[in-house]
Amino acid sequence: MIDADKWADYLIAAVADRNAVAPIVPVVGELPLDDAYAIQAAVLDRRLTAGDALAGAKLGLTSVAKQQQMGVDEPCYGWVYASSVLSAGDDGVAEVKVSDLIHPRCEPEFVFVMAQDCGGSDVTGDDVLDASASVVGGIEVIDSRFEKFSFTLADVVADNTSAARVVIGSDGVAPRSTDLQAITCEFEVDGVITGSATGAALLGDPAACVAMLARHLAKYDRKLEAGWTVMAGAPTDAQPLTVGTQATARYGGLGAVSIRGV
Ligand code: OOG
Ligand code: MG
Repeated sequence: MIDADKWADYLIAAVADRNAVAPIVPVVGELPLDDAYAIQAAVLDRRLTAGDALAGAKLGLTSVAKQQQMGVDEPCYGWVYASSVLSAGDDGVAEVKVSDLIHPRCEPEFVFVMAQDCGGSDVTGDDVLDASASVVGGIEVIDSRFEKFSFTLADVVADNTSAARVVIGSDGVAPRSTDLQAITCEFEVDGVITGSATGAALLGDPAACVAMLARHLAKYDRKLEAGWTVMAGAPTDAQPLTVGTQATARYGGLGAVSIRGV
């Protein structure tokens, strides 16, 4: 069994020092996914002990665009910390302090806000829609703790799927009021459209992705909880976020969300 506490300290130090570290797999030789999730859980424990709270959960690598960008062809699951949730300023743009991060990237996200708990090993996309209050557009800032933003599936799992910051929009819709597979998403960074996709980019159906996450949590006797913010994954690839970068994700029917690197 892996020394999960030791590797949790290793990753937490990388965040604190704003310094990328070597991936874990080449050091330990082999990291079964169960061990990788144990490291992720040890990081969560430490964060909660230090006073953070859980605001939700997330999926990563649910689109072909992201899987190709990162060279990893399977989805992964992680946690959304309360401390990572940013709000928009008076001008409607959320500021992301780049110097707090290592080598951040930003990406659009389809986000589910849960109205009710949703759990079990047989959760379906329909169950997710029933349990959701709304679907909103968002932007996630990811920041791999690993050098060169390069990792295997097990590494990125241990590293809480590179989660760093998230901003969600204010114009959500009731989950059944629209066809989530058809919702369009356009990502614009410094005036350039870097990607466009629809909800179907997320393994065919964003709600089915969230159901996979709920089934994953059931293995650990956990569930999606009422009030949680749940990211289904980025439908386009991620873009570098530096000081001065302005990124906007525009969603058909869900409005727009903007961030600025400061
Ligand atoms: C892993 C995180 C992926 C997404 O939406 O696909 C993710 C990474 O790309 O570093 O959050
Ligand atoms: Mg993401």
